[in-house]
Amino acid sequence: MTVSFSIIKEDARTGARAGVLHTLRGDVETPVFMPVGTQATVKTMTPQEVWDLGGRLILSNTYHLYLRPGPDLIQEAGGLHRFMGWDGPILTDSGGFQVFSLAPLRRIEEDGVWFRSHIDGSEHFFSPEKAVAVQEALGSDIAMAFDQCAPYPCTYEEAREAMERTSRWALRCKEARRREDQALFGIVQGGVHRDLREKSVNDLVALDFPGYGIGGLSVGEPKDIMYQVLDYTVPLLPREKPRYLMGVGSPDCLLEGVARGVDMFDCVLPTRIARNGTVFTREGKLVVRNAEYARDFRPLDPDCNCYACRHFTRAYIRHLIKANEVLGIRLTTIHNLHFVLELMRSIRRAILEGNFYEYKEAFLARWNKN
Ligand code: PRF
Ligand code: ZN
Repeated sequence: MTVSFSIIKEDARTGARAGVLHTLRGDVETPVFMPVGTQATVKTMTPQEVWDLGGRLILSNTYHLYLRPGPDLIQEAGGLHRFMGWDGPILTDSGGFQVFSLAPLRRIEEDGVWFRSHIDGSEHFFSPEKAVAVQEALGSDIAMAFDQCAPYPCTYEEAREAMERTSRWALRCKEARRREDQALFGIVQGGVHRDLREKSVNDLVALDFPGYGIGGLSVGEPKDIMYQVLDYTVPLLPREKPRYLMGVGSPDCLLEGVARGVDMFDCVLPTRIARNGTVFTREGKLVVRNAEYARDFRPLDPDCNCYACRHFTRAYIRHLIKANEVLGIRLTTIHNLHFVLELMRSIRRAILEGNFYEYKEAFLARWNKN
């Protein structure tokens, strides 16, 4: 097996686990947050900076890299790792979500999806086989099955059809695999319906994937609904396999996800909000772009020891962002990535020390204070 998973400790009071994901490009301690490098770059960061912040596994997107610069070019470069200069493990999302959220004018057929490029309007077809072939050309360490993510809200029938198609496509992805050095994870769908989630888990577990994505959440439903879906879905998944909650990355959701047994997360949130001048602090989000910080000579988060917080003030970073200086968004990105990666390290330490529940409650009490 190219990717395997060891559980080091299970929490007594919650579903949390501390583990290690073993890949051919190194071990990754879990629970893990994967910084997102959609276009083969974690925006504004060098790979060395991502590594120094503690990033160990990054996510990239099949949909974007397929459209530009194209899988042939990346293959010619020696694969995605060489192309972007990141030696650590990479997980690629299949495009199953991006096609449905970004591409205009989609047409879904049993065989696959027709869509137009959001870049130049050109027409393309993605199928389970194509999604696997493109991910194999990219050479990621973990590929994701090609799924259909139903929107929220949607009818029960829509959620059922998307889930059942996702199961059929998962089998086709598995049969299309050629590369021995790439792991393929299945993706659970089923919207917010318990019976559909159960059916989805049963279908996918029968295909015996080395890991499972939980898709179709954080698509606009209230957070407590997402937590409920996790409450009944995660325990159905095999204990010894890694579980990946796709597209989730706000600090409170990371804690609630870990508490329900999730091992892996990815999200554009920390890096995206950084670029519009918003940062995480222990007391919640802070819009450092706002006028109230013009003369605030404290660090972004007084409790943070990232490079940005050790050297610069809110007033200075606000000035940089207002003046459109790239250093501003680099500093907020460094801070936000440090914040979530440090949060994951603290979570893991708390699980190992047996006080995860207390850690979570204390973090959330402070996070929700304002
Ligand atoms: N499927 C895939 N990628 C995803 C999702 C999904 O459902 C989500 C949903 N939050 C984020 N990324 N393939
Ligand atoms: Zn900081």
